[in-house]
Amino acid sequence: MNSIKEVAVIGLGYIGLPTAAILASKGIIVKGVDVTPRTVEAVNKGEVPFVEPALGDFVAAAVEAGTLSASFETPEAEAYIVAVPTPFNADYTADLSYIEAAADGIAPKLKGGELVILESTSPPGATQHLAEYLLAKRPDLTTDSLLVAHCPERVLPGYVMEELVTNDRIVGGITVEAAEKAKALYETFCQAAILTTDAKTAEMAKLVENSYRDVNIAFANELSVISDRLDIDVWELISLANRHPRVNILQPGPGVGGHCIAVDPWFIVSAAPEESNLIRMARNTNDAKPNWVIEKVEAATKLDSFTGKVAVMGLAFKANIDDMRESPSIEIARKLAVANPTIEFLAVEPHVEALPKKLEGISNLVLTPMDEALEAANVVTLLVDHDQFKSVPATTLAGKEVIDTRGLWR
Ligand code: SAJ
Repeated sequence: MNSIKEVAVIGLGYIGLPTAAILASKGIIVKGVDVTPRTVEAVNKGEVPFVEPALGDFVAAAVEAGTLSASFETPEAEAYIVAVPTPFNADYTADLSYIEAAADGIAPKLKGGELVILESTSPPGATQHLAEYLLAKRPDLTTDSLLVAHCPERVLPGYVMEELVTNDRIVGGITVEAAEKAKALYETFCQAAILTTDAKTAEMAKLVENSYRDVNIAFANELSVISDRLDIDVWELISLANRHPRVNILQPGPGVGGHCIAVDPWFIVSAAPEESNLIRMARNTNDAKPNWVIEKVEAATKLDSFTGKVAVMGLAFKANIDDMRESPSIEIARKLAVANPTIEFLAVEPHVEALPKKLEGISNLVLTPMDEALEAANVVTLLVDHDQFKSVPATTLAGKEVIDTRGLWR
């Protein structure tokens, strides 16, 4: 039974804010903390600074009810949930600086007895590191008076509010007591099974889930390149092979994006480099796919001394979201535009009103409404299977060179 009535959530991003809002919807007083003024301001107005279905209603209702607020300062609380980014460094080791910065904010507020939950995806040993880091700052506390656990998030962007409730969860404690207390807190909103283990196994479980998917997407991406060489329709090939009762091949695309699947496998590779051959190979296979797409577009634009325009359909890392982190489409659009300055690239992304920072200042790359881009372009490159793109009639594409990396228009 949960006894915690006040929670601070550090990091109000794609995971922290939904977690804060759902806890607040259960009557827990939630104080969100973020370093970005736009985020803090939006949340205090009951608004969400990014696209995630249903989240807006939760945030608006919780702010209205007075159970959710945001600030820059870490407050005192009975429990802290850390949901900050864990990017990787140039050598593929995890960058734990955001976790340490969160800990720097938490440490002075501790009185003893609090629960600190790390939700950020982390390499094996990071939760132990967080516990030691906090205890080094607060030598007056012990592992009995500071409960630290890892509770990795597993929700799918676009379905977060649903999956927070319905997905099973793994909770790994530095101590059994920490795991049990964290489990009770998550039981306030999670209706599925909450499975307890040690912190390192929980960390690995999360990394393994995303690596499993990465390896399987790499298989699909490799099949698409092989099929292209052999002049076979990979989409037909996969759908036929998937009629076997024990085969379920995923879908090829322009590469793997997002902050998770394109990142997490590296944490395993860097923890056990000699043993992680398949996982490393899958990462490299998926990372090579954007360049393959670029070559296809360049081959199309060199036909008959191309003087036209190229539409680049979709910049998000996957369908129906505005999240562009690690998006292969951004890499493809940027490299194409920079390498081909005489061609105009018309980027279409219905979920944003301005180009992301990584694409700013490239004069031959312009954010363009879909209809305008499709009308003007001679070459159309489909990178994201957004719903808006599904309805493009075949007549609109007739006579154009189409490079469809998602099999949407086949
Ligand atoms: N992709 C393909 N082909 C496919 C499936 C996906 O090319 O058949 C691409 C997508 O276009 C995208 C990338 O892979 O660029 C990742 O998309 P995704 O939908 O597979 O996953 P994410 O990154 O949105 O969310 C994943 C989920 N993990 C798993 O499915 C194992 C989610 O449950 C995790 O919570 C999330 O990572 C995370 O935060 O770790």
